[in-house]
Amino acid sequence: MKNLVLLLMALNFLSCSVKTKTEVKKPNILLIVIDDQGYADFTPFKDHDRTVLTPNISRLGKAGTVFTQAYVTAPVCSPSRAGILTGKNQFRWDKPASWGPGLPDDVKTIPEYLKQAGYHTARIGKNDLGRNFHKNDVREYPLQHGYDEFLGFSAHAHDYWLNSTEIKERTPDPYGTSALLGPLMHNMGEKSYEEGYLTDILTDESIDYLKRKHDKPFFLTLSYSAVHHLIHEVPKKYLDKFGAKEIANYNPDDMMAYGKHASGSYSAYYDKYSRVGAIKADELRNYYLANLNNLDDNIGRVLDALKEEKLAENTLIVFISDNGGSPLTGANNAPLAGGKYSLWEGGIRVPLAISYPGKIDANKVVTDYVSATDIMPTLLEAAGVKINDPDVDGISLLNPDNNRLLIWKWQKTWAVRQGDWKLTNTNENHWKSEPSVQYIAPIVDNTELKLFNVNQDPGERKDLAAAHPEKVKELEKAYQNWCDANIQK
Ligand SMILES: [Ca+2]
Repeated sequence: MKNLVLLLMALNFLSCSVKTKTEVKKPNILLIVIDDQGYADFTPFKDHDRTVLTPNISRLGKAGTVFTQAYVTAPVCSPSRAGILTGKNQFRWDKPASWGPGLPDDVKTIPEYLKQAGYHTARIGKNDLGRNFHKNDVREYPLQHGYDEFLGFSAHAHDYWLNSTEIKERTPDPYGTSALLGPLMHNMGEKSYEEGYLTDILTDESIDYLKRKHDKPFFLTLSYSAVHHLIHEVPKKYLDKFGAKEIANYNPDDMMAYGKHASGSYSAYYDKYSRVGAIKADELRNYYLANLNNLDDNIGRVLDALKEEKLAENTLIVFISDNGGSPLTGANNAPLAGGKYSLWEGGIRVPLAISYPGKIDANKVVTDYVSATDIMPTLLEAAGVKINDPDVDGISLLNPDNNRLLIWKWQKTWAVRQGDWKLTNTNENHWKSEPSVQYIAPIVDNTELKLFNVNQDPGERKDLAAAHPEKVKELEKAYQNWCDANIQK
């Protein structure tokens, strides 16, 4: 009798644990991070720039919820991507709020959480934490922070066309700038592509990944470098569509092509085309539109592959740009002022969409303000993973809080938002050349404290600091208190 009771208890326990397993069906997760897209260039927004052609990004937006006031944690690639990856303001550990926050051992990442929860994890594309580029035995390398697989590059950018070992060997400075050329890093080795266009390659590799039959749910971070410099490097078919002239690729044998001191260096080529001049301010946008249209076709191919593989219904997709449109690529951030490199809204307010069929509302627009740090809690909640870390800055995207405190620290500048109000000392501090014609200059260029009602005045045209000194004081104190409590000494 006693044995029977024990047997029944054991069976009951077994059925409970089986039930628990099937109750929460973990979704597959696809996190698409793109680079430097303009706020107005996100077609799911009602008032988007009509010159943009991105039907697939529109399709992605329609399938889910889009956010009109989504903020990243920094106005440039590496620190912003660190914020997305960890759900934290990266200046918690990177006190100078620099270009290169890196990734400390004790800061846990999305793939680390998901891997522990039984996911297969892969990263394809740009891996950019601003430090320890081109190395695979460092914490910043995807295989060292939770990804099972990686194919891509670890730097700010990669040449779109030159992805082979052969070109790397012929280039005097393949790693001479913040961008690089040559083979892609692949797990603990390299993979050389004799031909092909980077955005297409990253998509092909992602589709291959999706087609592999997985016995676990997957987490794929597809991290494109489009539409970052070098914006002019686009397949001819797309250039023709937007009336942009083809520009010769970098050629290491052309010793004098990129300036008299250049000696055929890739740095000189990169520098020449990552400022306004070689391409005129009013012609840049055609290249940008072509580059973005190619990216969109590629995103369409990924969405189609999910459908064909019958994965679409159980895949949660997040789409985000890592910072605002660059003043130097022809991106349009309207109605926001400023852009990449500054804490004006144009630098930190970005396109964001999330979809999950049947679970997250389709065709919905959320106007509450949210943060890129919210991506981690949202994904982990969907995967049934609990976070026990009080330092995580994010909350669920599905439950925004319109009175939360958001903090930015970027080099010597900072900003704080609470409710409708934003206080900042930001200024235009990072110029390589004149901006493209799409750029909307901020109202002032100084380091004084400026106060805006960004809900009513997203373009930050009316400084209300003099009219509301008590609000200035309150927000300045809130910023100081947050820093005192949270930034590592
Ligand atoms: Ca970027």
